[in-house]
Amino acid sequence: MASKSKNDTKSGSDSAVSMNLKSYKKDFLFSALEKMLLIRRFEEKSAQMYGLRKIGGFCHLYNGQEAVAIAAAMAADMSRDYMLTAYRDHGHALACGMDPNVVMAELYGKITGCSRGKGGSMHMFDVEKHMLGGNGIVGAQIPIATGVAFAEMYKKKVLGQKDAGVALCFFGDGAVHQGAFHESLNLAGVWKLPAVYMVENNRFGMGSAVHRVSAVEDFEIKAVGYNIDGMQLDGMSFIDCYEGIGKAIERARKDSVPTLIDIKTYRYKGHSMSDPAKYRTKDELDKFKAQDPIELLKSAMKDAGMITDEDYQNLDKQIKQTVQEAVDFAENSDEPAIETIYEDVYV
Ligand SMILES: Cc1ncc(C[n+]2csc(CCOP(=O)(O)OP(=O)(O)O)c2C)c(N)n1
Repeated sequence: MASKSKNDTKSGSDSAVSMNLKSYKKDFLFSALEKMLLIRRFEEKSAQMYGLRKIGGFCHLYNGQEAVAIAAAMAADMSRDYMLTAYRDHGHALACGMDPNVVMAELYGKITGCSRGKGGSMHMFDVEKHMLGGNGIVGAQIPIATGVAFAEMYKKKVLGQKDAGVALCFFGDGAVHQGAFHESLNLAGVWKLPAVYMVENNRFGMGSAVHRVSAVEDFEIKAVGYNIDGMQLDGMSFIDCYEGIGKAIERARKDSVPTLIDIKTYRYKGHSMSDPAKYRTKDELDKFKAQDPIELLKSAMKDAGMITDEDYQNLDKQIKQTVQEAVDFAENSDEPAIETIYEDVYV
């Protein structure tokens, strides 16, 4: 293990990303595109249904950040690895393979949702898919993921199980300043836990720009303090995320060591549905949209002769249909019965 943070820095999202697809098969990239587009269309529909008051409560969208969750899920082995995240969790739920019908029903507060409609947007969960939850408390998932990583380390080193996994922990730049982050990373460093800690650095914690509340803007440097590896990735590039996160997962699996990754990304929507995002300029938003992760992968695939505009349009049509079916499923599902209100509080 490195005694200081290794900064495997890539371009960062201030410069245009170019992707080398040479070593990738078309089917693999098409699948990545499909999964990212599912999240994008799902989130657009969620916003629309929220506007129509079909969805209530808090709702935080993942538009712009799709490459991160999908690259992680595709680099991982989700039959043995685990994902834990914050409240911006619809994308991670879909990335883990949760059924869009079930995720939409949860947003609608219907009994067919993954938490029987009682969790809502911030509490997607599916133990079979190894999605161990969204969390509404900023940073809460970091110690939980550390516990999961401890359990996996114990299974491997003490019980000798060969199929132990890795904990994939996602959180925002705002969570880095929580004590829970530092306590967890310290223990992960001391105990050498198989965990990948990913800061989805979308530049804002609610309306606060990172530079206004953080002494540093590149968070991989904090790995130094815990004697673990650090890495920076471009969250607008699926390939950069896939390769970097894949490397971190591999060393967690083989050598049981944690990694802290700062992933430069951007959220297109406000913090939540009630945020008009007046704290940033249209120019800034446009600059990031010009590096849209889905558009970038699509155009790189087009340049490589792997996809045509027609293929993409067909894919998009099919995905919109899937999302519409999820809405229909949620619409046609029942609400939980009032007498079950005290059930499922603790499991
Ligand atoms: C412990 C705690 N403090 C404050 C809040 C209120 N809060 C909700 S989201 C948020 C900002 C977090 O930003 P970040 O971690 O960067 O995630 P992002 O929303 O950018 O994905 C805050 C302060 C909370 N939910 N939990």
